[in-house]
Amino acid sequence: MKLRPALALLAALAVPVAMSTVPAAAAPVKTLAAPDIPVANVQAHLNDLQRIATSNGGNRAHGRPGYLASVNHLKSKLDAAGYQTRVQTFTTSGATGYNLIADFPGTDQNNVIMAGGHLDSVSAGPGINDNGSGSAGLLEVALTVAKQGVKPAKGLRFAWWGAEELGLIGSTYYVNSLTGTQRSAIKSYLNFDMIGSPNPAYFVYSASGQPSGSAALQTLLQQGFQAKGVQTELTSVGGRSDHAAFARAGIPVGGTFSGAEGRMTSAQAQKWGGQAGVAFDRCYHRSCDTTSNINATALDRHTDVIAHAVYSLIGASAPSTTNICWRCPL
Ligand code: DPN
Ligand code: CA
Ligand code: ZN
Repeated sequence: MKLRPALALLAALAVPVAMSTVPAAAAPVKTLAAPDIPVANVQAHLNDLQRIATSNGGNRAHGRPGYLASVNHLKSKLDAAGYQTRVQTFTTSGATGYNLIADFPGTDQNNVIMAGGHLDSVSAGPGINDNGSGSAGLLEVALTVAKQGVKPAKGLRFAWWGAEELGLIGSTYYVNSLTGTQRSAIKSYLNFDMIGSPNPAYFVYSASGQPSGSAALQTLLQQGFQAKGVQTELTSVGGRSDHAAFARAGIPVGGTFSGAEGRMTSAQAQKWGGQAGVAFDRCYHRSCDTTSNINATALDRHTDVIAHAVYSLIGASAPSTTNICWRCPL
């Protein structure tokens, strides 16, 4: 039917008047800022990993029962939160290794943001800072996204890698297992390996220090710390963690790091309030890498920055609450 312009205008006006009790169908999409993650929730995951190590011979290393128990523990939490999880197996050093992959359901699989870290420890100890810390921070961010019912514009995939300590085996296996299409669907990979060091640094992976390091991801992570009033330094972690395989495949990578065996300089101690001349993590790869080997402030800040980066990269928006239900039961 063809209406004269004046009538068409009237008709258009009439609709909202007639349905005035019905909220607008297409409410503007509100972007959702990352919440402040309570560090106690992250520490609770570390206590779980410590308990798993203690009851499995003191470690969570590749090929040992504490590793698979760690995978199963995280998987059950992610499954309960509604993630689509998958355990990818591989074989190295005569034992089966496992990567745990968790996709947030209902998201764009052609446009995926990934965040990950290694879940295995060395055999010398329980690996609570290396890398229970990154694993627990990632888990809590994943659970928070699900709990909030976030609507991401992009795909969101978390990964916990096996056999990192034997030479980045799990993450390399995963990247090699992808088809070309699957590989190019991954738009960013963020890596978190050691984020609760006892004499902590606030390092952001340098975009220039690695192949395909992403300036955009570096800036995003720097901004996350800046928003919390925390000064950062750039670091070149090169091929020392699981971002390496992604970078080599041409995927933009970034990450944060609170330091390992390196010693804090006096300039860094002034900036961050730590102990000059002392290692960032004195218990790196040792049996004393327990829940006592964690600086809660560092764990908290780095985890909040994971959330900041993830929420921003996926284009998080708030769950719709007002635009569907117009005859809701009271
Ligand atoms: N991934 C740990 C390792 O290679 O032992 C520690 C580490 C993480 C070192 C990040 C450098 C950068
Ligand atoms: Ca927090
Ligand atoms: Zn390590």
